[in-house]
Amino acid sequence: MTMLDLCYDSLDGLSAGDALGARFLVSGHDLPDLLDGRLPAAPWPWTDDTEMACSIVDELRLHTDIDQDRLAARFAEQFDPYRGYGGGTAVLLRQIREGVGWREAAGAAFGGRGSMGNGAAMRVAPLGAFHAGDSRTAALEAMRSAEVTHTHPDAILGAVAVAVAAAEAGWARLTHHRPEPDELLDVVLAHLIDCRVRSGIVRAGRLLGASVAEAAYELGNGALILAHDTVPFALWVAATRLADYRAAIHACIEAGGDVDTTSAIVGGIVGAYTGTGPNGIPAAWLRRREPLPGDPRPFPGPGRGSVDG
Ligand code: 8NA
Ligand code: MG
Ligand code: MG
Ligand code: MG
Repeated sequence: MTMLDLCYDSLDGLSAGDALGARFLVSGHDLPDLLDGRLPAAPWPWTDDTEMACSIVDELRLHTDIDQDRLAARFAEQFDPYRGYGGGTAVLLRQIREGVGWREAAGAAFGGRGSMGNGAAMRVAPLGAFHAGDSRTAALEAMRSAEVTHTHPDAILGAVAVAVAAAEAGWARLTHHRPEPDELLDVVLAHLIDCRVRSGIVRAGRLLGASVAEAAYELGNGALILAHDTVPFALWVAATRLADYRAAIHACIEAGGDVDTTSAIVGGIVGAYTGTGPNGIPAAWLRRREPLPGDPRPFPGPGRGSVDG
């Protein structure tokens, strides 16, 4: 198992979560259908969350690190306006395509305050998994990857939080030692300065025995599509359901709100831990998820997707 394998397991978890989560936003499907074993009809197209995550993973595969100029160029080149991008990010990627520098464009967004959307966090889990066991590098690289589009501290630190959680999840996989939910959140908090995302994660740590509905009510379910409204709940789900990919995504669907994005974040972290093994990313979900562009792996390959459907 290489770091790139962990990274791709995280990307599978992220993209399957994104694609399934998006089905719940557009179809009449509901959680009871899923619990009864009825999946939405294939194919499940992925959205902006996966498109941007694929750009990050391509950079890691080709260069191993984040160069902001290169990443900005790749985001802009891969931008498909029909994938459901946030309004600010869509404008920004068009500007970059037209030759505006990413630093200038991202800094000028939202009256100069910068985007505090959840878009930097939604795409970053595979980067964290790539740096499994090195949460400091995961945090620094996550900051770099975020700044290309999001300059508000909540958005940047939301990405740091997700990347550190994924780095821990990957490390737990490699060492066969699963952290307790509070341990995972504490490692994440150690990398964050004070901000709304941080205080949300502190509150998440006090809700570890709560129901999904209660946690979503207290922390937010992403309905505002802002980092501080999305990341604390996503980390609560990932920390409490790290060993069960399907249960983790079910929790995101039950909570409602920005379901494609909470499922992408959670799926990216939990997928780094479970992979496609037992209680991992189901094979039936990966078969329905729209194929990933430029995926260098044989698909559907042996061992891809847990056998329990
Ligand atoms: P973004 O940078 O446009 O931020 C998302 C939204 O947050 C903005 O459009 C604003 O409404 C608001 N916002 C961000 N920063 C500020 C600010 N400083 N002041 C006031 N309002 C602000 O895009 P992003 O890449 O962060 O967004 C990611 C989300 O958009 C994900 O949920 C993703 O799935 C996508 N999304 C798409 C749809 C859709 O169907 N088109 C719906 C929801 C979300
Ligand atoms: Mg999306
Ligand atoms: Mg322990
Ligand atoms: Mg979304």
